[in-house]
Amino acid sequence: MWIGVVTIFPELFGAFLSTSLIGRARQSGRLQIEVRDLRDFTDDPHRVVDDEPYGGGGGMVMTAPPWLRAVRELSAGRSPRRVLLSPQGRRLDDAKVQELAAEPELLLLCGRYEGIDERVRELVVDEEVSIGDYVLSGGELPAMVLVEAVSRCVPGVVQQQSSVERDSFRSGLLDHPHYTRPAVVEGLAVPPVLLSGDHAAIERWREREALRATATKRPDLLAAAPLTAEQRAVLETCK
Ligand code: 4FV
Repeated sequence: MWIGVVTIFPELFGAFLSTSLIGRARQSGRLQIEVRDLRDFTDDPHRVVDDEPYGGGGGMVMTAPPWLRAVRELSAGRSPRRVLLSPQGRRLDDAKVQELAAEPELLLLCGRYEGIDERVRELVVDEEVSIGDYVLSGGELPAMVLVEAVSRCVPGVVQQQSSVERDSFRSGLLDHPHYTRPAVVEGLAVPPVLLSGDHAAIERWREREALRATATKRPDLLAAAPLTAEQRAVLETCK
């Protein structure tokens, strides 16, 4: 998978791109991530990328020409899905992550200031994605969130692919509780079933606890979750 990123702060991506899962995926060649500085696409001697808003009002707006040049030059010989990270976008969720992970190429546009000139959206943006209903200072962190989430769907990036399939939300449910050594923590013991070696019983316990966690922490998910009749029966006993 190829992912291009356009930003005025490429240095923000340094450690993120060379650490852990993403770092290994790039070394293995499963992921090519190209971060480019928007200022490299200005022909302004001072590499200016923002200007005052037409109609007045506070703040600055990112001017269109550098974005148009950047997106078109980075799309040469490619046809990436061009995604602008912005609060106006469709909310990023597991379904959107899987949809974007199915694309061979993504180009992520990271805005700053009050936003980007609207003509950029009209001319070179396929879709907008938001990571949540709050305003950040830039699209860089949302881009990193999207890259991390999508990368986990790329075959071979996560060693335990099964763990990705079992991830929260993939099943429509939250994850079950996890325990590890020591067996007792300040008087709190591990649920005995997890020490029983009875894998069928352990699987039943984990499904029940995933249903309980979802019912208590995210009841909104239950409505959309593809639950079996048996799971619905178990759910009744959890309430
Ligand atoms: C954002 C979000 C976000 C808005 C103005 C960058 C900022 C500034 N992006 N999900 N929430 N972007 O707040 O994606 O240009």
